Amino acid sequence: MIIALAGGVGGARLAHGLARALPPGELTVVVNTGDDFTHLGLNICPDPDTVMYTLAGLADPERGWGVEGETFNAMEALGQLGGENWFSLGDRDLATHIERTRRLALGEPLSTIMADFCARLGIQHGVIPMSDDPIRTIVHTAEGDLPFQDYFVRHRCAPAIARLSFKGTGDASPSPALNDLMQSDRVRGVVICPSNPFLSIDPILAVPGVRPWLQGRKFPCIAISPLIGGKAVKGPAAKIMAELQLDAKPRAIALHYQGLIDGLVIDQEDSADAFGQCLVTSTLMRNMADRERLAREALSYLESLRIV
Ligand code: FO1
Repeated sequence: MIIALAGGVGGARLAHGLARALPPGELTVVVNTGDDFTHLGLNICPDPDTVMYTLAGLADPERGWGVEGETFNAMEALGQLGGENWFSLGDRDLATHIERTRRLALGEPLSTIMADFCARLGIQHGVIPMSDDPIRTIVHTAEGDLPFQDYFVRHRCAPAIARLSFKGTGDASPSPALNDLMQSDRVRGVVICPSNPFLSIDPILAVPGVRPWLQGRKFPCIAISPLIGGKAVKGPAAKIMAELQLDAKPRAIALHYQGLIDGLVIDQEDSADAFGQCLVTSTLMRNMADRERLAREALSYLESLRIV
């Protein structure tokens, strides 16, 4: 079993490549739920949905989130009525939130709802939330503490980040499937996807037990840098690194994951900054072929670092 840790669009795209490169049953994608929130009375799970739509081949190729060919009639109508429409929920996407909210309200855990949605959309690999318990990313900025989607969408990542915290981790457990994997000897390796390390991967690492499990690993673990030439392909990774007084370079990513990874995949544009244990390749994923090629290269690299 290969485990991918993912969140956001870059993470979902590599997870898609891994899903194409590995046979069904040999990949589990553990997804960040720190971005989840309740909005318009609905339970919204942006990263799990982005991974689900991407693996199902339904994701919008430009935005990366939501459904391709989506319409936003409900949002338009909501706006006319003076309702909150700063967070765009597409008409088809709304079905996901409505059905998930109904089932959560009946007491069903997020894990089983996600497993069922994924199966219905024809996904043959495991896609599991990091936890079934609510964990919420809080962005601490000079302008105050912001819930994640307020920072990300409402304020377009403009406020400078001082630090991040993950509310709820004290009372949270890993999701049952993640717990089983952490106890099992079936794990052949872990791939940390080119997701934002601070916003998308750190919440997963903050789930009780996950960081110690990786620190004590008997399998190799690699990360793919989300940076290309000192910039993020999408999203605020480089901006956040500057705010945290970090150099937007591969070494800072490797330091961030110190003790957790055995190697880092970096883009050829950053080859001058390569160091120690690095695989240099093209990490830009423009199309399906790129996703699959990068996934296969990452898997070979992971295999080459096997420590048991
Ligand atoms: N991102 C935006 O920038 N604007 C939106 O209106 C927006 C709506 C949205 C709806 C459903 C969904 O699953 C994702 C959505 N996203 C939107 C993306 C989301 O904010 C981010 O992808 C993640 O939370 C960061 O990884």
